[in-house]
Amino acid sequence: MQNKLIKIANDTNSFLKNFIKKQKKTELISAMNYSLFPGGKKIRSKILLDIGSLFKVDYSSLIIIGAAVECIHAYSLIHDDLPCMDNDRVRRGKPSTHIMFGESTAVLAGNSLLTMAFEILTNKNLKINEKIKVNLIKKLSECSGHLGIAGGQYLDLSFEKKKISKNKIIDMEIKKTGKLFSFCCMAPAIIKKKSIREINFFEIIGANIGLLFQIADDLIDFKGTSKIAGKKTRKDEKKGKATLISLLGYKNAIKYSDKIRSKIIHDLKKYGSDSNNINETLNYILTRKK
Ligand code: GRG
Repeated sequence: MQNKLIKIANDTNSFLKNFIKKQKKTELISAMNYSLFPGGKKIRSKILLDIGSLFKVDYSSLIIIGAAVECIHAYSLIHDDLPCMDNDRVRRGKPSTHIMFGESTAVLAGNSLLTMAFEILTNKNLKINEKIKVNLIKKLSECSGHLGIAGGQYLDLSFEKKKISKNKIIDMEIKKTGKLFSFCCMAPAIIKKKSIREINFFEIIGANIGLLFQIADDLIDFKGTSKIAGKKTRKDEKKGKATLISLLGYKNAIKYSDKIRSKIIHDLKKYGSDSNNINETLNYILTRKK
């Protein structure tokens, strides 16, 4: 698994480096590069490839789409770390972008990465027809805005220090974290012009993967070490964050995540042995330390 992630990271980063190299130089590029490279685990790209393997979508198209997703992800992390959001000084084992470049530059570098994601989806090297590209752009926009990541982040901040129900926490986590995974799961089905019903099926698979991913992330905050995680841990309790761990407790949160994993594996069994790829990724997500 680790070797697969390294290959995905190398291929994604070389696409992004080339893409940025071809653009006119600006003062924001240093901060954009700082938050993109070497970057994180590329787990969203791995999920995209895993689901892509069910539909035999070609690797190079998926790497380009994954690069767009990684730009939005990097943007969300830059903004998440800002003092007006979660106020974190360390990310991916190095100072957060606003610590290195200042707040205003971090905001603008984040915004530039968001818009660059959509520019990447219009790239001529992405060999899929224009109508499908427009559908991908539509879905990725929906997943990123107030119905998705941004809306989920709003809920996350507004839930601090309040008693929040399980359903509301799940709704917030599916938006904040799950929507980008939903996009990764829907994209291959959109490319292969599958029915709305099948696309919706993959949206739900992505939401469940996002939930699983967020629970694992919260477990790292609860039990992990800052050195390995590459970011400050034990923050959720201090900030009074509404998480499934704070509501259900550590052991029950693990039981709940195992239940979600079994459901995803069960739901994807009908796609045959290619679904083993995603099972491997789910195991990785649940046992990761960073
Ligand atoms: C992106 C539209 C948009 C708005 C920004 C700040 C914000 C609004 C959203 C925050 C979303 C957020 C930070 C969700 C948490 C998701 C999460 C657990 C991130 C960590 O992901 P990893 O572990 O990171 O995949 P690496 O470093 O490996 O890439």
